[in-house]
Amino acid sequence: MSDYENILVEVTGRVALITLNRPKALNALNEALMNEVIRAAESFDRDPAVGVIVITGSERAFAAGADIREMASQSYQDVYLADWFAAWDRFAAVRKPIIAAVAGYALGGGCELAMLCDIVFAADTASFGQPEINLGVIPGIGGSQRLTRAIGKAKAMDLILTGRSIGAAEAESWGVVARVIPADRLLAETLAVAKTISEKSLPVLIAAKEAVNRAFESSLAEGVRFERRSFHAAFALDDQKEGMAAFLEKRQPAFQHR
Ligand code: CO8
Repeated sequence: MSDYENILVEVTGRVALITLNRPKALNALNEALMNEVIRAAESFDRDPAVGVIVITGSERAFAAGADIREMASQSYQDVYLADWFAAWDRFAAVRKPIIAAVAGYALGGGCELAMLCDIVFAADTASFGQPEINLGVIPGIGGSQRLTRAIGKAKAMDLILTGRSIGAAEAESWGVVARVIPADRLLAETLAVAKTISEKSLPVLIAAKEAVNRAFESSLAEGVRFERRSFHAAFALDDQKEGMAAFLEKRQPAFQHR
């Protein structure tokens, strides 16, 4: 039995699905929900039976942001001492690939949660925005940083200073979203992609994710050096032998370290 109250979790094959489930508040991220998402992601990261994690919400809302009701009366002292949102660093440290399947609202913390994932697929109904400015605050789980890296300063300033939302097509053309999918097929197509990814070699997936993320944390020369060493290290894996042998033998690879 699940010990989560604000999310649903399900594992099919090697794909773990986390569904945000606070429908009354459009999946607003209260502390309990945030802790459960982070705990579930960490536990799937440790689970050798899982290769890929998918996070989704409802048709109406991926998540409408941090819970405004919960935040409204907090003081600076409260949020500073509790170091609000620092726990999301643990989510960012998950090594396995995480895919967000976003339908409906992805606002504030919801947009930031999507951007914390490695790939974002959006339903044609999705909308993305950082409306914190309208509440007298600014993004709090990396929105000002990840959005700027994803879409550049001009567009990030436009969204963060006005608080306006953009639709799925714009989010795709701006580079927040990898693919736009009709809403009724969003989850099925995302899970199919997750299954494809989960059949690759797990240590190589982790190395690939680590290498791409290096691009955000280092100079080009450092990043390329890091990639080259990781490429060399892949030759220590049985899966490199298997992958290349399978190609030469004209068959599908059967990776051990899934
Ligand atoms: N917090 C708490 N409750 C919410 C939130 C929220 N963010 N969003 C919606 N709800 C609740 C509403 O209060 C309402 O509850 P009730 O029925 O009890 O009144 C219910 O969900 C349904 O919402 P609406 O009636 O407003 O539905 P509409 O379809 O009319 O509007 C909107 C949908 C446009 C999404 C609207 O609800 C809205 O603007 N929501 C707030 C969006 C927002 O400002 N988000 C940013 C929050 S601040 C933030 O995220 C800070 C980030 C810092 C880090 C985050 C870490 C996770």
